[in-house]
Amino acid sequence: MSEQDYHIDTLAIHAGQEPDPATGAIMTPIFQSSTFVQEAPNQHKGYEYSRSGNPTRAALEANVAAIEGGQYGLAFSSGLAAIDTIVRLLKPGDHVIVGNDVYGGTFRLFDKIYQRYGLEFSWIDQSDLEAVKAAFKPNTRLLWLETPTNPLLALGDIAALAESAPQDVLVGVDNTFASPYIQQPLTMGADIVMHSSTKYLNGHSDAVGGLLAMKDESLYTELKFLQNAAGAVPGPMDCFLVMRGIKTLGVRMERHSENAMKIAQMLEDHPEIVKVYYPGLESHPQHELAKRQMKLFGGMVSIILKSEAIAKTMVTRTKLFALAESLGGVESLIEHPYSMTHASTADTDIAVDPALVRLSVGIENVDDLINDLRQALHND
Ligand code: P1T
Repeated sequence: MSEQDYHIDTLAIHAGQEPDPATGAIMTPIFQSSTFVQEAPNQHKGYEYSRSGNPTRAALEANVAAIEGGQYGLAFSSGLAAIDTIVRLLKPGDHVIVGNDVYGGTFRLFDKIYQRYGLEFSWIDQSDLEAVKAAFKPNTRLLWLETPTNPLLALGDIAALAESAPQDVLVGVDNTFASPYIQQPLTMGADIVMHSSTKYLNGHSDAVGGLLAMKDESLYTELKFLQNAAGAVPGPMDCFLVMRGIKTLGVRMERHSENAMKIAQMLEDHPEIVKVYYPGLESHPQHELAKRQMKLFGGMVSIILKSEAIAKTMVTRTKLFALAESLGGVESLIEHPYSMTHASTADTDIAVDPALVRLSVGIENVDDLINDLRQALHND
């Protein structure tokens, strides 16, 4: 049986990882070494210097390629470093189409940094296929999608959007919110998949990292050159932690999704809640697409409360849901995007609603989580 035939839960545990030939250690060793001894100049065992390559990182890179249904993987020191490396493929004068609901840090990178270097960005509602089609220009080189989006959980139809892109436009998908257990954009026509591995892939909130996966060898060669030349690489310990986290991705995503669905249903019926965003709810405008494109609906739920003040009070009242940025760990988190993760979008066309609260539903007992949210919403 070749690796190609294994299911994602099996690949998550085994791909890229062989018992250590020297010791038999079943876990990939943490090669905490910056450099590698050479027998003669350029005569070595495949590794020279840990910015260009490290065996622990190589195992993670092979693993992410396999679980995303790609051929090649690359690891970075953060999710933003991974996106930054993709943007370095472009040159001044190039045009990028980006969804109009994205992580605030992605917006900041594009709007506050790369615009200064002569790149042009159009912020388009990616759930509107015709609007995206109309936004392509002769100089468009990248279509950047996030699906589901952060924080409003809107979907882009990956296959239809990838199909609509002209030949010379790279289609990149930030798959952080779904994870490859739920959807594999490379199998739907995307050219590059990106992760903030800080989130579901790591799953335990103990490392910051980014990952890319792709099928095309020349694209990989260009990105690998940039990875080494710009140098935003992760350390071996962090690679080990992400790899260990990925092993349980499937069971965690099942539980995150099950818990999030029950919480979304409870919130939808709650008198203090104005609106619930969750792709698993029938009220989600793209529920049919979600059923088609996603294996599960994921662990992220966003809600609109009656005012900014009520939203800010709620996030300080929960006891199990910790008030913190980030998401995708086993523990539940709650946050106020307007003043926290998406503060960089304030006063722009893509600013988020001040009454919005975002939940990263963990894998604790769901009744405990529901009781925690109920007491935080209690109107006394
Ligand atoms: O934080 P970092 O590993 O650099 O990843 C950035 C990033 C990229 N894409 C998406 C969809 C993300 O959610 C993030 C990081 N997001 C948070 C920290 C957050 O709380 O939303």
